[in-house]
Amino acid sequence: DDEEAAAKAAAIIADSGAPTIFDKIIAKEIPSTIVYEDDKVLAFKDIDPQAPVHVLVIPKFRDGLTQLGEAEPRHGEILGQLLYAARIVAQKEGILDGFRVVINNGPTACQSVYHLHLHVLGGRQMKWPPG
Ligand code: D5M
Repeated sequence: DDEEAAAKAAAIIADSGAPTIFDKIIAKEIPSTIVYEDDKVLAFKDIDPQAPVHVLVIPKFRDGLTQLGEAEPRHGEILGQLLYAARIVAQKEGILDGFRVVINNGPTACQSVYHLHLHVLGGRQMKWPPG
């Protein structure tokens, strides 16, 4: 269907190493609501929230990390920093007692932006299994 075709097209473009919309957010060329920032990591509110709290946590330097499946040993440190930043976001947003961290990897998992990002979701009762 259309959604599947769009997801596959996004993945093909990602393989080319093309910049994504997140590069413009990092460069502050397009606005975002920043929740947390340091020299390596940026966290900002998702434009299409799936829960009362929905924040994206991204590396400022993609360094080949279009998706988790592309991770290599050199990415270990930034992967840890992203996960710890998710915890900081959860605390800042007041959801430390109940939150979910999601990474969509590839078209089959509905990844749409090919710059690694963690979704931090909370502020409501989450369900399991996710869809
Ligand atoms: O998640 C990609 C996410 O990125 C999706 O939840 C929407 C979000 N998004 C896309 N553009 C923007 C802007 N401009 N600001 C904030 N959030 C944005 P995925 O896991 O790839 O499907």
